[in-house]
Amino acid sequence: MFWNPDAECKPIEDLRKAQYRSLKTLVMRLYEFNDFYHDKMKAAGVRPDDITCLKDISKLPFMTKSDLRDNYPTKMFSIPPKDVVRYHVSSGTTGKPTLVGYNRHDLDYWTESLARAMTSVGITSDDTVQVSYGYGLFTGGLGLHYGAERIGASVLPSSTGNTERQIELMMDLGVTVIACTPSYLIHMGDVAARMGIDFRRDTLLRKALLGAEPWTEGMRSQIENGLGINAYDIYGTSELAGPMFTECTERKGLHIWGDMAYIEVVDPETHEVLGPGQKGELVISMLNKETFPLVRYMIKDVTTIFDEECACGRTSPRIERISGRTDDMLIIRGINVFPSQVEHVLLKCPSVNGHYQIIVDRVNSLDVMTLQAEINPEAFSDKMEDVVAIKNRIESDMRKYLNVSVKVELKEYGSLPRFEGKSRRVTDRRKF
Ligand code: DLL
Repeated sequence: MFWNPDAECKPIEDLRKAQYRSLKTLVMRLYEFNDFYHDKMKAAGVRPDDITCLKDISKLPFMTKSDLRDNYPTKMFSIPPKDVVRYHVSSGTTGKPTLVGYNRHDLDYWTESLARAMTSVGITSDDTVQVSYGYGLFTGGLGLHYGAERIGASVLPSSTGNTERQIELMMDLGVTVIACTPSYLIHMGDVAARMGIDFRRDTLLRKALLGAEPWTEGMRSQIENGLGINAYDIYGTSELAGPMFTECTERKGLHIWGDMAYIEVVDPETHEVLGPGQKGELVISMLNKETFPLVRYMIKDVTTIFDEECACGRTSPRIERISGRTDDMLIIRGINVFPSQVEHVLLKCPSVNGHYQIIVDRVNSLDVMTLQAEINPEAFSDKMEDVVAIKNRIESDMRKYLNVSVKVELKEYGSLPRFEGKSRRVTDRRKF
């Protein structure tokens, strides 16, 4: 199913031509009218005339989060303040927040991207969509809300928190789709079980749009098998607009709408542009945003571009699901480890669930990584040796797949933190 077949299935050559036209117009506009971009291009010795084909994008300088912070709040905006109709703010973990502005045109495109995303996973006007992402400064709630309304679905704007009430409303209103973080949906499943509610028996839920944090195929299986639904990945960042891109029902990577964004993947250290299939840091240029344009923005998310076309018929480029952020990568005794790799290995073990915490310490100058994981109630046995066997198996899997030693502590079911929004699973107590 397509929301906008002309845009989504445009022949690849036509799409590239359209991307070039949009890029050229954007660069000319920014050089003329935006001080930040003008100075940045000038410093890099590049003028709009130098952009003569799509590949010439590589002549343009990269942008980073610090550019956004240094120009806080609105110095990078490209329209008069009176034309801004919405702001969102990303809190971030360090430094100043990032402020994103939208005019009507920007909101319209963002909503269109979500209408396409929802349609591509089979959500229709017959669905009732519960939006359990936070509403407010975070982009998740309002973004999904407008997308669901655009396709004509009924929307339950429940935001985060008050989980028991959310579950009751889900049953009362016959909710068929939920949009939230994967960690919140796992938490919801736990709370429902405590209330004696079985998602399969007592609700009409059939799909989930999960994102805003990294999650793995292992987590997807746990959620799908536990709740009896299909779970799809949704991706975006506040700087781009918010959530925008999803998998289609083929589930072979995230479709990045080509008329809206041009993507590259670069080596995080050398910034060399990498080819399809090579893993690196995602760089996005937003081709038709008016208020807060982005050219070659280094997002820090790690992924790779797929080369072959998707069987669904969409021609937009696809990326592999995000495995983490370059700034989330842990270096344990010289070995690079992404938290999502730990999750991937952990969830191979059927006796644990999706609740875990990673703690890194430095003991006698050596890095020590501890993984706390909850053991499922049914895996608890009176025999201590069974629990020890589970722990040994996870430790040996971690050594085998990640090449690092991980100390595993198995915890009682329900004892580790739950999250309503984005999860916080890593505590790095090393002092650098
Ligand atoms: O998290 C926007 C969003 C809302 C996406 C709802 C999906 C659903 P920020 O708060 O700016 O925006 O955080 C963006 O979150 O750079 C990634 O590191 C991470 N992230 C978002 N979606 C995914 C995903 C929203 N599906 C940052 N998989 C991004 C992995 C994700 N990481």
